[in-house]
Amino acid sequence: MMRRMSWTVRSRRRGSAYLLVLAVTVLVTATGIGTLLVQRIRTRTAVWSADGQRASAMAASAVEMAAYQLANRASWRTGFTSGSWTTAVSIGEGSLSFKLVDEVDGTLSDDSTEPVRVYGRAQVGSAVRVFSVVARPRAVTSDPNLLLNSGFEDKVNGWEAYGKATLELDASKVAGASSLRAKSRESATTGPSQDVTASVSKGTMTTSVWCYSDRSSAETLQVLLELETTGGTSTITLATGTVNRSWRQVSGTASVTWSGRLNRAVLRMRTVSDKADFLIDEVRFQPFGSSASTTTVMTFDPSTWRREADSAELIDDGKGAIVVVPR
Ligand SMILES: [Ca+2]
Repeated sequence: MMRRMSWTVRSRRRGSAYLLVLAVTVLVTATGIGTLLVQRIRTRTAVWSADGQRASAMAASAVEMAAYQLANRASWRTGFTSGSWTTAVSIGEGSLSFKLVDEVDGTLSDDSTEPVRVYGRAQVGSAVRVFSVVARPRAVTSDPNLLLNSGFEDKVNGWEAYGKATLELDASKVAGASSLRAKSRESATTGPSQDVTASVSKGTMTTSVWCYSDRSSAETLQVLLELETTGGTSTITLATGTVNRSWRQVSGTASVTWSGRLNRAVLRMRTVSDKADFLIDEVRFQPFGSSASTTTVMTFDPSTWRREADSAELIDDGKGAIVVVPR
């Protein structure tokens, strides 16, 4: 009857070959087993080593399977239970599964701001590999506003004068630290503008702007979209409203369309009565019905990648020779 032996090597060294050579050496020196058995162990070692490499690659794939779930399944925090392996999926000559572990409190579903450790496990033949990495939540805000620097918190970047006028920041504001003042205007048609050629598209658009007019009596503010296409030029009125010496919001909804190929699109603001200074802040130009939203995405932290200690180098194949399980 074949002699059975087993032991545990407490090591997290990388590479099964070293462990196996060590195991064989220990076998030979400590127990004096014959050449025939040593040769058989070496043969089996080669097979196990190849299986181990395949298992490593598949375990990494198992982590990617989990990553796909985190990215595409909105309900993953309630769909999985912390610490529970998924049912193993057979692929080729091996099988793989993953699990998610909330290392903070063991409950995935109670807090969307908590990180999660993702484990990927694969087995090929007798070789098992487990890798893990921490995924951290990150808030990503998507804003449908087509305008850049819409609150004038980044100097006057993105804006330029339409016609003869001077644009400068002003301490009066609706939000943030500043607004934009249009001054030294040559006529009522001049004012601030922004090129939206790259971002505009056809459809119903909502436009709004907060405005303060320096004019002693009421003024009318217009927000216009100037289009230059291969079919000619056109102007669409996006919003119109009465403004005065207090901050007031002007808003409107308009259908934006054109024929031919669009060469240039410029959103601009002008007044109707005269060339008195006016201030603007919090300008929005966005598809009708859209609103800013914040979503959470999970991002892997590469520095937390590790090979788990429960990766079995070798386990008893049932034929009774050797068990090496590094821990
Ligand atoms: Ca502002």
